[in-house]
Amino acid sequence: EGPDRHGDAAVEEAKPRLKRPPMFKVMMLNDDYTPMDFVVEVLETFFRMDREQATRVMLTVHTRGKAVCGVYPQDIAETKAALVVDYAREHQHPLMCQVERA
Ligand code: NFA
Repeated sequence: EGPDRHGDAAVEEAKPRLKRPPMFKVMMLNDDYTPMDFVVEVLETFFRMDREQATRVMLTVHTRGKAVCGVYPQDIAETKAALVVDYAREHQHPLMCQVERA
């Protein structure tokens, strides 16, 4: 406690505020052209899924149109989505990801 504190006689301390960051989903979208095995490789590489998980998520995207690949703080979600799309473009595939508030 020093002389230049805010407030009155009462002792005030800042509360420890350890707010968890807002979370964002990386969604993968279906298309008609990207090969299934390429999508599985992407899910394994960028989202650290094993072959079984990656295959399940790929088939969910294929049949339902989109699925969640992972949930992260916003900067990580945006970076992962961009890395996946860049990697797909390098291989001439139209695979798309988008980021949504979780
Ligand atoms: N629909 C694609 C195909 O039939 C596979 C795919 C799955 C593409 C998931 C994008 C995402 N080759």
